[in-house]
Amino acid sequence: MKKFLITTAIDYPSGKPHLGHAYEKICTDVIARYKRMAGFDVHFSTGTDEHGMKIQRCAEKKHKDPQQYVDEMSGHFRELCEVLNISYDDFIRTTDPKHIRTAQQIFRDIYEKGEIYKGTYEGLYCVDCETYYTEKDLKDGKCPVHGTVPETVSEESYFFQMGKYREKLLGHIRKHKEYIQPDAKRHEIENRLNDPLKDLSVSRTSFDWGVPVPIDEKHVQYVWMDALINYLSTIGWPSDEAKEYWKSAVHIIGKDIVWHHTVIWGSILMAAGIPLPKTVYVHGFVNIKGEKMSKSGGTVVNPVELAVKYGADPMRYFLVSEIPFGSDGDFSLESLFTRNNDELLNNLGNLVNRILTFISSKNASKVTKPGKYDEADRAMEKSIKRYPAVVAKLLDSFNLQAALDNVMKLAKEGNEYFQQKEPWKRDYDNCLYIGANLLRSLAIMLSPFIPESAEKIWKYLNLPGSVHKQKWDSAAEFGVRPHHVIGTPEPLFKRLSV
Ligand code: ME8
Repeated sequence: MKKFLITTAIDYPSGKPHLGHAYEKICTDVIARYKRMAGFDVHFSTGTDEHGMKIQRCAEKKHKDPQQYVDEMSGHFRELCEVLNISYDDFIRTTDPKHIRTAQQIFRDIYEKGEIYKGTYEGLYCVDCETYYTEKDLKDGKCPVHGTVPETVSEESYFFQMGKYREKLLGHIRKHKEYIQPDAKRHEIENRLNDPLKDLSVSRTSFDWGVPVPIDEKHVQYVWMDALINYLSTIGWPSDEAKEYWKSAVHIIGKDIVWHHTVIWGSILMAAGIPLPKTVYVHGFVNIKGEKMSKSGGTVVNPVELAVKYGADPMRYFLVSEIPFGSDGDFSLESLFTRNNDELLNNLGNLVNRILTFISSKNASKVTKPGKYDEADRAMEKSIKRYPAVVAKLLDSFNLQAALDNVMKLAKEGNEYFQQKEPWKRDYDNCLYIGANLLRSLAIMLSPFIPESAEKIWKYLNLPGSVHKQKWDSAAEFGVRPHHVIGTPEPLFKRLSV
């Protein structure tokens, strides 16, 4: 079976998860679930980035040992995955021994190739992004991401000769358009690479909460030189299996860490003699009323509480349908409720309910045997056969929003078909047979997006096994046979309001 690796960024557990973390995990989960149904052996990893100065300081503030602190905080991120039905295969923590081994191994390999030298780092550092800055990078003397004044650092450090990879990176980026997606992000990085590229400080001595540098235990590895390597440790690099997964690697990340994932990670991999990931796909930010979420502004939404209160599926549905993947978007409870009520409840829920209750009440829960098709029947059948390939193509190109929109279009066509056929007035055999198969097809195509509801539709249809185990292409088939007895339908969605 062809292997496929997909990863989210690993989150800083310096606070509880926010909606941006939820968004990234949901979008990545949609792709992972789809790829499994498309026949790939998927490894989907997510996790927490637990070392570095920021974490050490947070732990100190709480009077906790850093390990105890990250053990506790990492649990909140795992919980987020559980409540949102994120189907990860590995939750990787950078304090895992398997990760520490790989992180040290890569450092040592690069060192032994002569790519790392000792020097002194003098300059600016933003602890919140765990990133080195030059004066030129700053906005009014402040970190461009956090708006805080960076610290001035001067310490002995090991340096990785990143500077010499500038042209090689540019060459790779230009040749492999799929390496950085969407295109606008690729252009941004290409532009930045027109300036000279500096070597990268890859170790610190002023604190000790990190992976010890294998060749000099006075130093700990720079947190990005540790964190990025999680993508290799999660697959058990350098096993043969890991190399197979790596060929198809896709990193899903937010727009603030594109440089780290394409230039820093790309050059580390080049130095280590490891191929670059196939794609780094960059999503936008979830904002609140057009503004960045902020603790001080009181706009940080707790996604665990939301999912528990309103359900994982409405949240998943909302975030994927509302925000074009690759652009910024806005979250508000009102728009979550509107999408839930208008689209999930009134379109999809209504369709499922109409077809299934009709089969239960008018035909003793048995799917009818179709007769001769009329034009409306033929059109509906054609759509059921056509949509799975359309949606697959959109998912393959990371167009999650349009993919979901198309599935919902099919549901809408289904409602119109039912309305047009008026089965309560006349012969309903074709309508119920096609309707049951339409629901089957929708359940399969919805399964990556709203897994709980898709499984319910599958159960109400009384089909064997789990919808998540179905092959994607089988959504184009008519798998519900005449005389098949359906289960007992229940309402799929609740109306949401304040
Ligand atoms: O950057 N909307 O961790 P992190 C959408 N540990 N996505 C957002 C967001 C928002 N408002 N805010 C953050 C780190 N993100 C590093 C990653 S990977 C080797 C190390 C995204 O907890 C952000 O872009 O700050 C990133 O992809 C992820 O959430 C984790 O952010």
